[in-house]
Amino acid sequence: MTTLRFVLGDQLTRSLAALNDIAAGDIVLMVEVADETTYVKHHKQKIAFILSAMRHFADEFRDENIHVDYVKLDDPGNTGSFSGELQRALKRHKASRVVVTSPGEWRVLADMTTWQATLGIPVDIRDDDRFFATPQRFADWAASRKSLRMEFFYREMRRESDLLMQGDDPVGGQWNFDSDNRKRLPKSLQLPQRFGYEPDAITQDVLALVATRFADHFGDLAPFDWAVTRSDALRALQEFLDRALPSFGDYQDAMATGEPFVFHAVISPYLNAGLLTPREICVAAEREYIEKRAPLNAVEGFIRQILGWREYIRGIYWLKMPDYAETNALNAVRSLPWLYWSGETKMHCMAEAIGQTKRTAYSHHIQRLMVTGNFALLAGIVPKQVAEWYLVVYADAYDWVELPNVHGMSQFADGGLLASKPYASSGAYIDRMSDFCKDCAYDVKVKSGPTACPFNYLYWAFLIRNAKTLRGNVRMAMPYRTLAGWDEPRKAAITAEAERFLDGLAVE
Ligand code: FAD
Ligand code: DLZ
Ligand code: SF4
Repeated sequence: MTTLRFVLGDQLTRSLAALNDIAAGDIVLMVEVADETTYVKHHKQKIAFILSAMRHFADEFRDENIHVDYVKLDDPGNTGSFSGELQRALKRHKASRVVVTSPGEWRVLADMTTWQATLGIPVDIRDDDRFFATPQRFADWAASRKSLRMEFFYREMRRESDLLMQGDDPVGGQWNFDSDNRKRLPKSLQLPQRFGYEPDAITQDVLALVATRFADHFGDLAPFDWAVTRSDALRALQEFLDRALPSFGDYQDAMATGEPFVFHAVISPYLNAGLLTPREICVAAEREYIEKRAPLNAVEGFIRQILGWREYIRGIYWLKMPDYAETNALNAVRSLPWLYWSGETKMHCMAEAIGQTKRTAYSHHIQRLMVTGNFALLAGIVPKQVAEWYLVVYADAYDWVELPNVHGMSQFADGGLLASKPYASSGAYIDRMSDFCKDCAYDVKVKSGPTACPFNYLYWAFLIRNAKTLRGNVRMAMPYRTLAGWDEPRKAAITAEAERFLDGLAVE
């Protein structure tokens, strides 16, 4: 009566639901499969990170004398799919039962729920309890509300988790210190240095595999310096707490040339793959406040990202899938320009954000939202294509977290379910929060004409194009009041200028 404990590549957590009652004689199954490495053409570093982290995780079971059956991508007979590899493993081990943890993605859950019938043995699919809220908890909250704003969900999560609470009240008398968190980087400020993690022999093997097998995927493979074990991911977290957290709040929205990380944690790949858990990160951050090593605006701002945004995003995903992936409320029809893949453009902000992404498989939130996301929104690019780009290019990207961020937060494709207004802005925002504009071929102060910053005319053309849908939004009242003063020829001229610019961009 052998039980197979099937662990997926983003379930690398020893306390995982599928493992918590592991018994002598059980076998842990882990499989590298082509379906997962190529369902989109992931950034090379993302594949290397997952495969190396999986191989290291398997070794940790061996150290515990737990039998682990690990199938490598190049193993003879590898069928390339989760279900195919499970079927082969069942035969190999004459297993009578499978225990697995519910997957992060709708696509995989749809497949997993067929396994019991197709394999003809019991398949125990357990809730993934690594989050603060279950999908059902979120659905219950959503059912009781007219508007699904993150802030209100976050307050419930604060109360339930008791993080940064003083009895029933938030520590410091405020739930949210966001208004303190919008500073530009002063020139003289020293940014924290990050450790890299030298690839060991296991990682070297994976890097060689990725270099040959995924040569045509996006992004640079070297230098590869991600942590691939829990102990190194914990070091990365500690490094963030010591060196960056105190300034995280102040400079959360700041961007700088040549500085992809600023004061961000750079832990999302570890968190999403399970090397770190959200609760331990939030508790560690709270301790920095309690022990007076980091100010409240920084710690609250950071905890809100994980306890608030991350949980909320996951809740929306499971509440609204599969229809959410089809949303396109602004009827965006343009194809993704080639510059998203090449990084070749005279727009310095875009070249910088995409260049960093190619080199590191990372960019921080404001670059994703207010540079690459903002441009796609203003340009009217099909949300599905935008979502695919984000899923490909970041080491932390999984459908459950990428999709609501793209369709909901960034592209307003869900019509305002997630965001109360589109995150659309002219070049002025980028100029305020970065040093990009001073070295750009375009002039951020110029509104139209060949030297004008494209974000400026694209912004007004976006408002004109979407006036019917957005004019009634109270949070958009100001720009629409400005537009009301424009005559038709002026509107037509801006629209034509934006279209000329966009038509001139090469597409795939
Ligand atoms: P920090 O800024 O240091 O924040 C700490 C942690 O908070 C992050 O590690 C992350 O786990 C969590 N977090 C912060 N914001 C969000 C958010 N909006 N949604 C979910 N978690 C959040 N995050 C992903 O993990 N995977 C994605 O595929 C992804 N795609 C995105 C696409 C777009 C268009 C946008 C606007 C955001 C996306 N995000 C995604 C959210 C966010 O940009 C990243 O989590 C963050 O940049 C990761 O870097 P960090 O670890 O340095 O984060
Ligand atoms: C992202 C990824 C990649 C690139 N490769 C694998 C793999 O070979 N085997 C595996 O178990 N998981 C992989 N993953 C993570 C899965 O895509 C992820 O577990 C599912 O999408 C569910 O969230
Ligand atoms: Fe970007 Fe415009 Fe600034 Fe150039 S001028 S960096 S295009 S915002």
